[in-house]
Amino acid sequence: LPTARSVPARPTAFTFDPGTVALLVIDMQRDFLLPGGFGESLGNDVALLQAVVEPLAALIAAARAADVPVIHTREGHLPDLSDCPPAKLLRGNPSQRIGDPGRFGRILIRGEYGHDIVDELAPVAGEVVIDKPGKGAFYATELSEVLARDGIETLLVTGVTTEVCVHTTVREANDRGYRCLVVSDCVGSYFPEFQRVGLDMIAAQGGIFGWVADSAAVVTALT
Ligand code: TIU
Repeated sequence: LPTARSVPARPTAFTFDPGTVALLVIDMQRDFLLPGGFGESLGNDVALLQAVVEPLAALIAAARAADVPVIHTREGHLPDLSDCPPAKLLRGNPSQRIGDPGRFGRILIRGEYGHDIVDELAPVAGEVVIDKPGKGAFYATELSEVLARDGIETLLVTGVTTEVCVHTTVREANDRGYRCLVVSDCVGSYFPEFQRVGLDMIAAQGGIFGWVADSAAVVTALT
């Protein structure tokens, strides 16, 4: 039987059972990380997010080696935009909106090159990829059913961006009874101050949304 693992974390040590934990990799898509995609269309400098790729690749490798399920998500919409609320569609730079042509195909549209996950973090055969129309990974997706099927109770949360899709997903997970450890160097924001305060908000008030640790500590616990 797998034994419980402990990770030094904020606000307290985080314990998990390797048999009931999954690694959640949120929206590591070209549209957020590369110039010409959705992130840049909203006025962001995409360079800061690149720093997440290397530590996250190492964490994904450790999870695979430990037989911990890796679940990927992608934010995006159907080609006819029928799953995109007008309030979301009409936001941002009017010359480059969801569904418009970008450098990597139609921005944030399923099936387009820019919508897919960056090469370094590509899912391998058997890994679940959740396509989501919103910021949270639970809203209008099959994630709850996947986690229940696999007996997952605890989530190691990574991806982009810290204060948007990571936060929304961690908040959704909390209300559904999951324990979340957010991996500090494997989440990224276009805004350094949002990265810092976003992580502080998770761990404050005794861990109001969860725990925060760096990837070196998590890799050690998985190994
Ligand atoms: N804009 C921004 O920071 N994020 C998003 O729109 N989506 C995700 O965070 N995935």
